[in-house]
Amino acid sequence: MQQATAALVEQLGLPAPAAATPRRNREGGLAHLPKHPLDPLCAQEYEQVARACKEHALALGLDPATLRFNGVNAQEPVKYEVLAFLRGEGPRPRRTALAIMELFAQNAVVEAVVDLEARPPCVTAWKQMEGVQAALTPDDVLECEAVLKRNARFRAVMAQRYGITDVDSQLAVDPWYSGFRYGSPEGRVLQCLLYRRSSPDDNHYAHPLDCIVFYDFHTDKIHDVVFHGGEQGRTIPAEDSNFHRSLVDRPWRTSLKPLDVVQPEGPSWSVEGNVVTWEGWQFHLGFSWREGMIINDLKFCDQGRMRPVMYRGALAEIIVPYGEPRPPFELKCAYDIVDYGLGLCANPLEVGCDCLGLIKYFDAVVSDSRGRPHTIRRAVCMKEEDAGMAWKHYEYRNGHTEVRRNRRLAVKFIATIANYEYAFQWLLHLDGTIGFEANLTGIVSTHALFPEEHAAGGQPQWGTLVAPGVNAHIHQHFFQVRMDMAVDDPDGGACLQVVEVEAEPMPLGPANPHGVGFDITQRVLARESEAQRMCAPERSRVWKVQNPRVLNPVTGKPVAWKLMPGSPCPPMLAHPTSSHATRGAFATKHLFVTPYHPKEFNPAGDYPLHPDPEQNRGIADWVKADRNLDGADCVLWYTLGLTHVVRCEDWPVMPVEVLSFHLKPWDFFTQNPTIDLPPIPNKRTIDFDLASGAKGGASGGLAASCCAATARSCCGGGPGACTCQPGACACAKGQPGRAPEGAASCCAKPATAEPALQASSRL
Ligand SMILES: [Cu+2]
Repeated sequence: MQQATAALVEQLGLPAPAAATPRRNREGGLAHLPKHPLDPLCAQEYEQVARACKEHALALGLDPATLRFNGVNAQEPVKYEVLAFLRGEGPRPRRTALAIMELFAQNAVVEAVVDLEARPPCVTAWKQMEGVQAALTPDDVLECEAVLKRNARFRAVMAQRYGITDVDSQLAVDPWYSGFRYGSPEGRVLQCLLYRRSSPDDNHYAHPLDCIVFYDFHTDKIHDVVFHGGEQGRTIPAEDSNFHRSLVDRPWRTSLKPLDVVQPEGPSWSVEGNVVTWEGWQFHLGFSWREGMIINDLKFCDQGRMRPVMYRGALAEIIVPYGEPRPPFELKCAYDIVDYGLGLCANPLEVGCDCLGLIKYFDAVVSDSRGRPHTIRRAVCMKEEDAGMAWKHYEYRNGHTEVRRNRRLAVKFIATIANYEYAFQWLLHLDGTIGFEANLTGIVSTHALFPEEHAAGGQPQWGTLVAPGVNAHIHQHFFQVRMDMAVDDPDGGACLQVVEVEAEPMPLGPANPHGVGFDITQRVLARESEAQRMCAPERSRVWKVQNPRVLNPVTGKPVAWKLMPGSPCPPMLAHPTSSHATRGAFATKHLFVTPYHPKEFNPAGDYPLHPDPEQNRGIADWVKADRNLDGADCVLWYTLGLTHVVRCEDWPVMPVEVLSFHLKPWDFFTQNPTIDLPPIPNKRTIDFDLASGAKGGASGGLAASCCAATARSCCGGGPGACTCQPGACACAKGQPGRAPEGAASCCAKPATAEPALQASSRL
């Protein structure tokens, strides 16, 4: 196995594993290093990285105070080295970090590698690049708004055109990257979208200004100010549209009863460090400033044998191109991962709100722009959820039923990207299904109308009128997920095939004389040029990742996992020659397949804000090599998406829109892996009608409401307040009643019993 690993490393032109730390994976030997080689950096390591980078900058004659840390991560070791170490067959990969920094005084970007095992930790590589721009960070966004509001020219424009004199309280600034309009030599130019705010908690997107300011906050230079609304644009849409609890102008509804998720015996998962085990599944939870949550080394224990499924799965890139073609909106296109760093924008989750039930939370530690560690409390949540019926058969001849409930482990994080919220979750099911969901919510991006739209009665041409004078532009969302499949290979899927499977009707003929026949076609996607595919639901198209080295004993065919598109995914509608489609080429196909390469993680390139022709520009460039995929270490890049034509119901805050796809085992197991689920009915499920006496009870009426629907007040009323016995009941007011049949268990409970009507996820 070690020989195979060495050969693959050599094939990829990587440094030999011997360069790694020559220490074995044994207990007690590496106390200062994390338990798992893929663990994210801890707070102490972030401090070490910042210190090493600042010392190195000083040694180079640079002012350390001018360094801005845009993204700091543990440098991910080569897959084969990680797996060899985890098997106990190789040395621990050396612990290093990659810091991407902005030298804003030089308008340059630096990539620094810090050796965290050196004493003291030190920079071992320092690469300065001109002509690219690093990601924005949340600190950049806040600083840009603050600095722009101090700019005298900007304040004068706001006062003269709009009458806004108190920019601090009356104005909100959303900085977006400005795309191709300004080249990197001109600096870090952001397009600042502007909104008036009626009060501190006001939804300012209801009051868009007809103005975009192109601005470099490092130099405090305004490159351009563009007004698009004509004379009418001076009048800002005035109608408030709010969702903040202090500003909603409708009374709260009072009809909803509590719905609790309880697990009285605790969860079924176990967690050790960042390794999670649950009902056969096992994975390592990672986190990066760029991607957010990462699922590493996902395996399934099949009757005692741990079988690899996916080495690494994470959201890789998002692009949101807008459809308004008129300037200045031809630049409106958000790269929601690289624009701000999806991990950096992760929310601290609210207990009792973002996830319900018994939750395991994971904190995330990231670096702020000064290199200081910042902990995002409860950045990732994990919980068990009922997942509906697992399987069932009702034997109609004798009325016997066999039915089991499915369950899933949901691992989720939520990020706020300016106006939008995205929740992403991996869903591991008992039956082997892996789900991925993107949930879209937040506030749609709005703009003031153009003069011709005012003239046309206030109707926007490329969007939806969500309030008088407020246009929510038509746009698309594309989410690309990178999945490095393993499929029963302890070497991480070193020899796989991706097969496109379709169903097609048979032609009429001797083999199909009645015209009812249809068949399945399978085609190996043998090279990268063949593996750039679109969904085709009319052909039931799916993609199967199979391991030809492991055959299913029942079928005699390779074990496999199939990728099943879920939500209908549109093609990108921007013209192929447009900047949206060229910079976002990764989203112009629903599926790419590439062979594993340890430096290929960013499908839009490492620096898509201002890509340099010499830099890594992403998957569109990688696949030009047309590498072999037949028997290769295949990586799937799947894009799910949505064309968002805004509805009134999306305003003022958007109901969650769900996009999803699934990975399912295909001849991976020898039978349904949930056949061992025990036939135990859920004890807290209640037949409401039976319990309330609407059917089957002896008397109903007074007794029913006493013993079931208001069981707490009846049974929990204290000694002597009421008496409830199966079959006979007297309520607190002394009115006798007779408990119906279904109320017996309620009435037999002790006085401190839980409410009878309670939902439960427990099987
Ligand atoms: Cu949208």
